Amino acid sequence: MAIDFELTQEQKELQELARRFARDVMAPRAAKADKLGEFPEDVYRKAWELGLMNLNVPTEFGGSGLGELDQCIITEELAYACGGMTTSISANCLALQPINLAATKEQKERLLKPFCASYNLASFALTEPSGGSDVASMKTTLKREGDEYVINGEKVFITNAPHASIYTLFATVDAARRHKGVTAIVVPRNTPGITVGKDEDKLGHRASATSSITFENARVPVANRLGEEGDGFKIAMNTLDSTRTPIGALATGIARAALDHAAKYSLQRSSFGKPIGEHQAIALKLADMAQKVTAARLLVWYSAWLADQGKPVPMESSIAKCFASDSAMEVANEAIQVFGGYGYMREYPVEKLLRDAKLTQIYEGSNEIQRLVIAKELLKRFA
Ligand code: COS
Repeated sequence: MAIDFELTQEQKELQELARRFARDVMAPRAAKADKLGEFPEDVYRKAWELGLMNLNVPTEFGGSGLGELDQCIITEELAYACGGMTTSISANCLALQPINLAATKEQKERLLKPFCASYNLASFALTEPSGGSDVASMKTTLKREGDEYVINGEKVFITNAPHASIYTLFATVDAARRHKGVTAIVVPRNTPGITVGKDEDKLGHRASATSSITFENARVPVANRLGEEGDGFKIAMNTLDSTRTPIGALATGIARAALDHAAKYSLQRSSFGKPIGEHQAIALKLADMAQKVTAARLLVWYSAWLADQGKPVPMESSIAKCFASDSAMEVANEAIQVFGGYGYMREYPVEKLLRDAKLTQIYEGSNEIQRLVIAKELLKRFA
């Protein structure tokens, strides 16, 4: 089939829906939520009502049943208005993907259906205080006692943790087995023995909530385990393979916002007798920024297009995430430069974009990890 960049009618409608929601509901709240570190739950509730939340859950279990490319189109539009709100809206896709991938039909009926039937948040609980990159070395334990697991340990930097009703937890049944001990289980938030830490005061994504979760002898039914004991590492990796591409889309949305702000400002602001956009020093910056935004989107769409055909995309999703997030940092940084001193002021919109872009280089696997994954996949072809 020939390559075709034309979106389907349905994709254009999804894009328009997300764009209108971003412009009318998210954007007017973004600066204040960022300044105060507010969690605008009414915005998230509205996103759920419009079907912009559980995008990757099949419709038979109450989700929007969308493919990877559809998710990326929506995510870029949302992030154009606010990266932090988009993180909180998208976190359900990350937390529910292990269930999509590894749950039995009975588990999906029991765990996904009631969850998706009303506004609910879920969190993906993987990272621990001693590290987020070396997943196989996790210390949180799952000890089987009859038909229950007893959980002890701590997870950190967990998006939406204070507001979520379920956690998709990764813990180990035997730390000595490294990645072969990692096991995934769905934990209801109201389980006794769970304590959620303070809402972290972050550099960016301040409209999103981030906390630690401590488990002290928390008991969860074995029936909530996803797959078998020891399947958790691969479930986590497969999940991240499919959610890193949308993070690339999120970063592209931030970068596109930075480019648009800079381009508009360059026509309004004059120096040396003409708009600064007509000076080559600024025009060349804008041209470089436009290249990065366009290339980021194409890498994201390519990875999503492959994934929608059922192809494994560990390398392509890492390329998309890594390139788009590095580009978002560079483009936001240049946008501040175009604005000059005004760009450094909170009153103007571009410094927030730099702060929001930064996290996209860190979460869902740091860009150093993405480069290791890319190199490993590349070298496999020549081994
Ligand atoms: N898909 C399927 N299987 C995968 C996989 C993938 N993407 N990546 C690794 N595996 C498999 C390997 O094939 C290997 O399988 P076997 O047991 O059959 O040999 C196993 O998993 C272990 O792989 P590996 O030896 O590569 O594991 P490492 O401990 O070296 O870790 C990285 C690999 C660093 C890539 C992994 O730990 C990682 O992605 N870390 C970042 C995690 C992250 O994104 N954290 C952010 C938290 S979410 S905000």
